[in-house]
Amino acid sequence: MASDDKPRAPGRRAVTTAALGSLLLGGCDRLAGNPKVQGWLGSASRLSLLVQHWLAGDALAPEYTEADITRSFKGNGTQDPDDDEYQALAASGFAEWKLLVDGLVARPVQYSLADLRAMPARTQITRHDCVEGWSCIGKWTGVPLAEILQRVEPKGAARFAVFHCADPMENGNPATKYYESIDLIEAVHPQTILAYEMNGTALPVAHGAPLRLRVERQLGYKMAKYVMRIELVEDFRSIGGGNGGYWEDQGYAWYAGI
Ligand SMILES: Nc1nc2c(c(=O)[nH]1)N[C@H]1C(S)=C(S)[C@@H](COP(=O)(O)O)O[C@H]1N2
Ligand SMILES: [Mo]
Repeated sequence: MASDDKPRAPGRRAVTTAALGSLLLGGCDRLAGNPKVQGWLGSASRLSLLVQHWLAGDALAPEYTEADITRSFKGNGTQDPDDDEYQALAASGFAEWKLLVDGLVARPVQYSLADLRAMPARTQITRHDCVEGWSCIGKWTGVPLAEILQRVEPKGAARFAVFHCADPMENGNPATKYYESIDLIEAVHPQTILAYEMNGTALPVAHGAPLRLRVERQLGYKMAKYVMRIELVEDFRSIGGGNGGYWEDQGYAWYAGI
């Protein structure tokens, strides 16, 4: 594919492969020695798929400086979930909140905010582009989704991560809660993080407290706020309206690349 319509760039390929290797397997002997993880993340076919995917376009979304940060980042969509369970969690500062990670994984887990904060973190200053036509630059700190996937050990059939959110989109009706999904290629991209901080302080409720997804190469609606559960699935046809997200079910594109 990319090799046919793009000039060969062996140097870049070598660097990218090395970067991938260190992202996926480096710095974690426990992982490298884990046959299940090797089977999933370390398999030659998955690795080459990732390399080809990232070579097909710019691997990283642009990152900005502190001076570029938008003073008043716009809030959009839900800014205070109409959900009793969420409001109770928020009232106690999310001390009782836990993220559930389950579905097609060998080790389903629940993580508190403290658990997530204890994991390796990434900070990035990026531009958020909403499909409505506005953009804001913000600084996000959180745990790379790849870190969590390594811990839960996705099964071979897993292809997508589905993010289940706390906020109903229609009159407090729990059947209309926001959800989103990305494929596992996007999920292990280094800039795909679960952010618990925005601009250096705890993520505000308006922007998705206590945890929101950042998928920096796609449009804003992919970046699920108020994430309560991450479910790994083979396909998302049986979830919600079957199109992979709340807005996708209203007709938006599932792949929202910028
Ligand atoms: N749970 C949830 N996530 C969501 C939304 C929402 O309404 N609910 N809106 C999406 C849209 S369209 C955008 S542009 C961004 C807005 O994020 P912000 O409030 O931090 O600007 O969140 C996205 N994620
Ligand atoms: Mo948006």
